[in-house]
Order: sequence, then C-alpha cells, then structure tokens
Amino acid sequence: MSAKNLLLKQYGEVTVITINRPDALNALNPETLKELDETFSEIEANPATKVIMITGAGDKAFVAGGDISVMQPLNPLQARTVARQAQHLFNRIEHSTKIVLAAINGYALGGGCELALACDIRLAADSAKLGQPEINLGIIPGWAGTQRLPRLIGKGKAKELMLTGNMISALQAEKLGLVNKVVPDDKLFDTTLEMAQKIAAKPQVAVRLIKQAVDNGMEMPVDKAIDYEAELFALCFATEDQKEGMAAFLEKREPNWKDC
Ligand code: CO8
Repeated sequence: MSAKNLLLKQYGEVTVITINRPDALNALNPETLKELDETFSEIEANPATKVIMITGAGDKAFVAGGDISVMQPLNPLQARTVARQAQHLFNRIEHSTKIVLAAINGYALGGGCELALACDIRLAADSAKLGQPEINLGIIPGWAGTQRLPRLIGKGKAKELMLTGNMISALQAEKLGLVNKVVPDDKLFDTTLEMAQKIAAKPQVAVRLIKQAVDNGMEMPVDKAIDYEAELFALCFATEDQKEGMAAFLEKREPNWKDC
C-alpha cells in the first residue's frame, strides 16, 4: 500500500512502521490514523510478517500526541469520533495476532504514549520523554490512556502523570514499568529490531497464546484466568511445534519450527 504519513520496511519477518510527520513531531492526525488502520489490516493478513515494530521518523519524536491543530476546533460529537477512531486502532494493535514492539525514539506524549501503551513491549531511547500532558490542554487522555496506563503502572502513579501532565525521562519510565528497557539513542532501532527478530524466530502459535493468555487473563478473576491458561496450555499439545520442541530438546538439537 502507499501511505503518505507512514514508511514501511521489511526486515526478514519483521515489519517496521515508521510514523513519518517529523515536522509535526509525528503527531497523529485522522489521515495518519486511517493509514495506520489500513496498514494494520494488510500486515495482519500477511503471513510473511510475524512481528511489527513501530517507531517515529526523525530523532526528536516517537509521536508527540494527537494533532492539536486538528483537535482545537472540534465539537463534542467530532471529538468523540476522533477518540473512537484511535481507540479502535489501538485496540486492534493490542489484540493483533502479531506481537507489536514500540521503539520510542523521542517524545511519546498524550496519544503517542497511548499508542506505545497499546503495544506489547516498549523500548525507549535514553533521551526519550514520556507523558500524558492532556491536562495542560484542558482535556483528558482520550485514546485509552486513562485505562491502559493504570493497568500497567498502577492507579497512583498513573493519576500522578495524568494530573500533573509532567513529562518523565526514559529512565523514570523504566522504573515505573512504563517501558521495558532503556537503550542508548543510537542503539534503539537495532536493539528493538533484534528483540523483534528473536520473537519472530519462536514458534508462533505459542507466541500468540502467551499474548492471549496475558491480555485476556488479566481482564478475568484470577481463578478463571488460571482455568483459561490451562485450556491454552492444553491447546499447545495439538501443535506440531510442541512435539518438535520437546523432541529437539531430548535429541539435543535445534528445533525446526513449523508455526503450526
Ligand atoms: N500536534 C500538532 N502539532 C504538534 C504537536 C501536536 N501534538 N506536537 C508538536 N507539534 C508541532 C509544533 O506545533 C511545531 O510545529 P511548527 O514548527 O509548525 O510550529 C513542531 O511540531 C515542532 O514542535 P515544537 O516547536 O513545539 O518543538 P519543541 O522542541 O519546542 O517542543 C514538545 C517539543 C515539548 C513535544 C512540544 O511540541 C509539545 O509540547 N507538543 C505537544 C505535546 C502534547 O501536548 N501532546 C498531547 C496532545 S493531546 C493528545 O494527544 C490527546 C489524544 C486524545 C485525543 C482525543 C480525541 C479528541
């Protein structure tokens, strides 16, 4: 597909999506959200991609938020539509059958932080800055930040970030559990790609089931979630990869995954 505000590049089984509006610090406008949605549909259906990586163009920003110039004149009904458009996209990312990694290469603010929150794993450059500054604009996070952030870092810290609008460093974000890992700026892309390729080389049915067990299980009471885990665990024993993985271990050789 051709997208005006996205760059797509394939690295083996990993597709890298670069949000490409560097003059606006990669702020997400409705056009870019639509392109991301269409791109996700295509990548989702493409078996050549096992893992997706999202980053921002330039060296200043991952995504500096929703596009404020688009939001400023909205009436409540239009604002709801824009909120729903991105919420729908971010839900798709969260529930994608592929693993999605965010390489946070600069500002991840407001909607940019919310985009990163919808990803499975977040790596940040050591100069990156994260935050939910919507309060400073007289609004609240509207792309699921009020829900994903407290689920990830706890209510108290999430409220502090949203109520103060403070920007925090990558290291502070790592301490909070908001990012998985901080790496030097010039190593971010390669380190994230390396992790993406490592996950792409694993047996993909088990990869998907881990994502499903964690994401769906976290929304259930723990006893139900544990029952659910047992069902997904049992399902692994219907795969060729379970037979192969265990045979390879016992025969002291590398497994040859079939992803089925
Ligand atoms: N939207 C639109 N344009 C932006 C945005 C943005 N979020 N962020 C930066 N830009 C633009 C600037 O306007 C500027 O454009 P121009 O050169 O034409 O003047 C260009 O990017 C460069 O930005 P700065 O000159 O401001 O760069 P600085 O290095 O001085 O500052 C900052 C960088 C600190 C990141 C600063 O740009 C900033 O504070 N940006 C806004 C951050 C923000 O508040 N983000 C949250 C937005 S709200 C949101 O995301 C809510 C989503 C949910 C919406 C629900 C639907 C209604």
